[in-house]
Amino acid sequence: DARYNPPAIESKWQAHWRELGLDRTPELTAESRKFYALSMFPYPSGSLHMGHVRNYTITDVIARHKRMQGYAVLHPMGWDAFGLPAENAAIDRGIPPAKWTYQNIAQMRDQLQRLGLSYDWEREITTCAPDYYKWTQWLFLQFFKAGLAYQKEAPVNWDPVDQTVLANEQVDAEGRSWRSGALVEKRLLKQWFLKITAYADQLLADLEKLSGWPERVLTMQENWIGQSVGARVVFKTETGEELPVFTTRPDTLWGATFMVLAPEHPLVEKLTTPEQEVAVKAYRAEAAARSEIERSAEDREKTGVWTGSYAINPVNQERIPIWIADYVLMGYGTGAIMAVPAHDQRDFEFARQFGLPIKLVVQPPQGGVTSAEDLQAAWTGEGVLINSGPLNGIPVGKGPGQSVERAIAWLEEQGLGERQVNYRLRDWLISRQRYWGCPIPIIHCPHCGIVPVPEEDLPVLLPEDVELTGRGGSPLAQLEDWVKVKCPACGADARRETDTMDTFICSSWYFLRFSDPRNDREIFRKDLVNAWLPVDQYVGGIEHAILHLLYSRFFTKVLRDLGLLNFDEPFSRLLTQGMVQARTYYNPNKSGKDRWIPTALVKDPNDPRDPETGEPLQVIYATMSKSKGNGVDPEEVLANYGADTARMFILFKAPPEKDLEWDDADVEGQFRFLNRVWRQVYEFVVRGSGTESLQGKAAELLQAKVEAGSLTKAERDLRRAVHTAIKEVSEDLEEYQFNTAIAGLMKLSNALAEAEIPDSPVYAEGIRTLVLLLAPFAPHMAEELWQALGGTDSVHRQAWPTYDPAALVADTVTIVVQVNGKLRGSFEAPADVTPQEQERLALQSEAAQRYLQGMTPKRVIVVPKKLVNLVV
Ligand code: ANZ
Repeated sequence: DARYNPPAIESKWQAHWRELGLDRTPELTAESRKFYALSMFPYPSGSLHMGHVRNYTITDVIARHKRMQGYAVLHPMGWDAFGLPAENAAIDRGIPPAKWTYQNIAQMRDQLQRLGLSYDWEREITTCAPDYYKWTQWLFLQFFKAGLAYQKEAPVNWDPVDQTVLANEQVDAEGRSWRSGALVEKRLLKQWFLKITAYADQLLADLEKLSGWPERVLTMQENWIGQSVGARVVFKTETGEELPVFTTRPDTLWGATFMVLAPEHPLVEKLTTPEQEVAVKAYRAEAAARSEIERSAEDREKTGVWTGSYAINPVNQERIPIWIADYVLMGYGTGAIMAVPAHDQRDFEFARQFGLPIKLVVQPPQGGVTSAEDLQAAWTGEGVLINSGPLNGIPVGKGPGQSVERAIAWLEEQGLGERQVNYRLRDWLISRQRYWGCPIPIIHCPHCGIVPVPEEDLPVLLPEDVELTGRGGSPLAQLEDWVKVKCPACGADARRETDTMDTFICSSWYFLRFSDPRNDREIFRKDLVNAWLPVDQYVGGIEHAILHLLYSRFFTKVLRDLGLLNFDEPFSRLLTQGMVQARTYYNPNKSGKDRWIPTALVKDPNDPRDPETGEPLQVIYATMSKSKGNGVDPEEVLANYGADTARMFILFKAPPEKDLEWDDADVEGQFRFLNRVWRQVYEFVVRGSGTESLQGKAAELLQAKVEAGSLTKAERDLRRAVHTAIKEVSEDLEEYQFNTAIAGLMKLSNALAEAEIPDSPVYAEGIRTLVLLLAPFAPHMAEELWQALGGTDSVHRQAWPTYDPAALVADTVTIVVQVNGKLRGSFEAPADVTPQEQERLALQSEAAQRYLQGMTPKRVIVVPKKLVNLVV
């Protein structure tokens, strides 16, 4: 067909490629260079949104380019299929979670296929399928046996009306249940944890190996792990109780003028004197009602109560009062601090609030501060230690020989404390009192206690015939038949664990399983996982910068230590793609969710008005979302323009890490560009033969060898454009600069259009090259055109073109002529012109003749191969 008809060619080639097995992962051999390209797998919500399309297009271009470069490419896709939405749908609409999930998967798989994404579907993974979660359970057992999974009490959200535990997402901003509207309470439950803290040091240290990750993500992980180096110092109360503290500033010990305990600290009752009892009790009750985030907010007014007791500062034997205050948290360090108000801002505010003494122990380098009275705020900067006994005069800092290190050494020498490294990272709470998740393979026996399910009994199947009401406890706990089992150790009546796992566990190892996804005897073959991993390029959203990526790194390290694989880090390179934004309308006079006016309701985009009130609307660009009604449905773009245009637009509009603003005119622009390439190729094909089949002239030209030595100037110019395009597009692809790569394709198309040598083999080389370079970006059109050019195999099995450096050398250069610094003209000079020759040619040039009018310039400035400035 001579007309570009995307729906027809796209479905034709998709079917053909499936038959060919084009995207099947090759077996690795000793000679293979492997490339593992992975997009973060989606939650099967029902349909793709534009963020998905962008993510998968980026990875697909990379995968296709690598295949053409001769790499053995693994490019798989799967489904992160457990989770709350399926359960909510079941409660709301009565569809079983499994059914809902598998329907959504079928729909989304179809969409992915219609986008021309080159996945190896034979490796598809679904985390809610028993052949996958069997191995998730197996992994849990390995963690358990290694002492890395344990149970302890932790608070959950409890809905007192529905009598059930709620996920955090089911509690609204006011702390009410999504269903019953009841005020949610905190309850303590025994729950499962994974000991990620045991790997905190490695997770931090190995960030250094991730040079292919965005700096921003590395920083976020570093902050999340939150390493603090300091000391543990033991204070004693006057009554002889030990009160250890963790401090990052042991060098300020002489400035500690009081202590503060978390209100929950176990010694509070013992330390409270009878006179203070009422006040302490009241304060503890108040603190219990506040969230951790609220308690650690920096701008909050400090509150607290004195216990009535004193401690002894171990370095100078001073008697200092012991307070309780909610800015000290029980979950960090020891739950007790030494307060140094002169040098810690929170302590400073607390001391001012309650009239406690402030003692300067760091002398700031300049500016009139000589005692604590001069301080407007805590001094946390540099200086030298003063009023600090043996440490006086030491410069303040964390480096070697500076105050913190010297203080730690001194404390260790005196036996008063020791170096301690603390992490903000907490162990990972993985228990969910939910139904649609991977069952935890544990049995509780009244005699044997916690008993792991024997490996040969895996998987512990999730019963599918359940009725979900959202009321009355965990759904699995209500299935008596399922819960009741015999203890595998002693045979007594026992009960299954009814918690399921956090779905982040399912996604912490799926990238490993892709290396051997159909293995039913082991989690994966060790040689396969070691050959394919690490993932060479991982692509996904910045919202996973911390949890998913940290958990995946943690799992990789544990599996390495279990001897299941032999690498330290799962993802060599990470690309976090930007958001897809769209024009978004809002009514400034409305508030909350009502503020956003769905684009579909705006009649005239040039004069947007509220459809209810007629008020004029404001326009901004915002990330596409359901709540703002500003989304563009990928289906619509597929129907109107086809997958190739959608892909080209997304890649051209912005570099992959940057946000992208949806723009219909630009989509149209890409469609026009593809149409033009289409015509260019077909005009070349039909010329000569007059038919669409490739006979006669075009075939001859494509066969003809380009003799570089005997080309005309026009041919040399076009050939330079062709090889420059190869060079630039290739380099841009290596750096994932897809937008400039597509600009390179456009330049090549223009050069072909402008070259008036359609009968030259150079022109044929240009046409052929254009189609090859287009293949990763617009795979269907490139295939169609490739076949029109007489290709016998798929374009996607062709070698990526390489450029001839000799073809890049310019014949001539353009030299600019200035007179007194003003641009007056230009001329062409041979590309190897010498400066002397350049000056001579400049003086002879038309511009010089006209503007100098016979005068001899006083000075001539030559910028070789660029410019000549004549000063008169
Ligand atoms: C004395 C001191 C003097 C401190 C000074 C700081 C500056 P990061 O960096 O976050 O690890 N702290 C210790 N445990 C705490 C808890 N459970 N709740 C609230 N604060 C706690 O912070 C460590 C510092 O935070 C510790 O060092 C301690 O205050 C405080 F000029 O000790 B510092």
